[in-house]
Amino acid sequence: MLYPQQNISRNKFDLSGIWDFKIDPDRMGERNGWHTGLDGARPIAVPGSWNEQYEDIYNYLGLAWYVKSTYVPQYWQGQRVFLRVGSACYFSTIYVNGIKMGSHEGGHLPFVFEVTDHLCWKTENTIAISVENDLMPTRVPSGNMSSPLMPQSCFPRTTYDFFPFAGIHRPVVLYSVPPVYIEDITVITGINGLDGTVKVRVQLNSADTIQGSVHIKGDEVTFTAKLMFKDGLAEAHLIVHNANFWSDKTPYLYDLTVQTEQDQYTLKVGVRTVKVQGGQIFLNDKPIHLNGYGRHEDFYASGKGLNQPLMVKDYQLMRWTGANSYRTSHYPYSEEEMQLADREGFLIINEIPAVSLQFDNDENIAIRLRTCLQQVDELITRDKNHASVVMWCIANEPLIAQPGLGVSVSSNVFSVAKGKEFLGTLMQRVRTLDPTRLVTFVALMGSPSSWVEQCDVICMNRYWGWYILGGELNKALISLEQELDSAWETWHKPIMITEFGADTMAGMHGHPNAMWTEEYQAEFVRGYLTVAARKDFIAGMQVWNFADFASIQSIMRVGGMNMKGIFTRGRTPKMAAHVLREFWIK
Ligand code: GCB
Repeated sequence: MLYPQQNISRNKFDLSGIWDFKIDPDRMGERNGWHTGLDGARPIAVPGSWNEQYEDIYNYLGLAWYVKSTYVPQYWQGQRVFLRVGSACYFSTIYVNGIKMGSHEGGHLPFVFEVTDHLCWKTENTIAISVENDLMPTRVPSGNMSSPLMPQSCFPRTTYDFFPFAGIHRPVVLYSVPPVYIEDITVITGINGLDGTVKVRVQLNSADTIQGSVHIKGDEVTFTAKLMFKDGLAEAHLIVHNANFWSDKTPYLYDLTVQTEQDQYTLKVGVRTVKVQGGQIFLNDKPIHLNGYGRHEDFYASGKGLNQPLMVKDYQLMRWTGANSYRTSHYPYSEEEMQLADREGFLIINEIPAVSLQFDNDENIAIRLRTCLQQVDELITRDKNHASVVMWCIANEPLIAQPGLGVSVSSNVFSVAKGKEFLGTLMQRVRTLDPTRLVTFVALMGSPSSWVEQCDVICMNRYWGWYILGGELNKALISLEQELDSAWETWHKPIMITEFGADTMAGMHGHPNAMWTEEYQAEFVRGYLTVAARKDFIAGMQVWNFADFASIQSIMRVGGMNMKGIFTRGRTPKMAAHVLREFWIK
């Protein structure tokens, strides 16, 4: 799952651009040979959601086909060639020259198929990818089922508050590697006084007994160690003397290169540690506050498609407000985002797409758990070497069946017990795969203690002054403060408010302020940050949301938009942005 790279032993060819595209509402494509070419196709940009590229398919979520033809350079012959999709939402199947390579479920993580034996070297190759994003109760996240959080009549029928954009969202890349190649690298860093410790584990695709080396290069120094492969595995321990440690203020990155007889791979590595103690999070043994945002991958025309100019601009705007962190709400973001976060010094809470999980019946729960475990595995494999990632988040607002809302006490007891087991299983998996980082889930108000107590950091989303006590900010802030104090008394763990915010129509004003005005949002943000500043156990505050974003249509979402952005969807600051600057620019 290493990110494809071009170097002296590897080749990479990015197939981003305009592809042929056709929707297939009757699912006749494969029978009619669409995997070998499309009649009557229209052009579409990859990466990009299809929804905002054509108005008539804005709400279309069924099956659709993408086709592109390409030569593969003859000098790649003798190497192994793979086709890699950065992400496609939600279920995709890949065909090369009419032959099915395989399928992948899950909308936000990369997948790869080897295509070496199916390539033509003298003619063009036809690559076809079918993608569908049907909303289903058994998928993660789920759709087409009711949710206590969403209005019954919301459209499309998600269980979550963002638009279910569909399509190929990240680059499609052909890449080649030598016959004996580096399959995986795991880097674990530590601190010993002024020195950094770097443990490197390298896995080859073959069990050959070969030798290799690993080099860590900083500005003026290089540290080297030997690798002796046995059964395809080798480990090295390096000491980086007088290390430059990675942090949000000094995001220093070393080049770590693994070299084998045939192959080479370079990673950017930040030397740093993260832990919790008492009510605080520590980065490199110093307490750190995570100030920032919950965000979405979302923009005009590109939808959830990778949009690199936007990415750069968003990092600049986050920094302008003094933010040093964000959560990848509510799904893994692109690999390019993670690389930029390493480089720019952002602290990331990295989340799988388990938003609004429900614990309804054994059959559905088992299917969703399988999918979530797969997503945990794929995400950690993909992002384990990023210095920016400090915490894994295995769910956002899992729901209990609440007695009184037409739900029996027994189904409430059932969902609490099942939720505990489900979340516990995911956290256990994370801790096994990566004992070096923190793990959490983001809790809705009223989440059972048996769920929350399993987290390293208590993360809560709170809307006192919006969904509860709307318009009554003074009362809301009193409730907030009481709740925070009692949460600290209960858990004695660091607490983060991972969401707090108010919908705001940019340009709407009021005096005295009222809900939806810019003044109300500004006072709301000021109130929350003032309360938080009084509490030593608050380890971070992340505003919901960085920018207005596309959601479903409902009586709660004007124009189908969630307007809680500190910036508009077009990235104009609202008044509250200046309040954040007051608090965060020190
Ligand atoms: C939440 C959800 C988020 C919503 C937000 C809201 O608690 O986690 O997905 O968008 O509330 O604005 O209602």
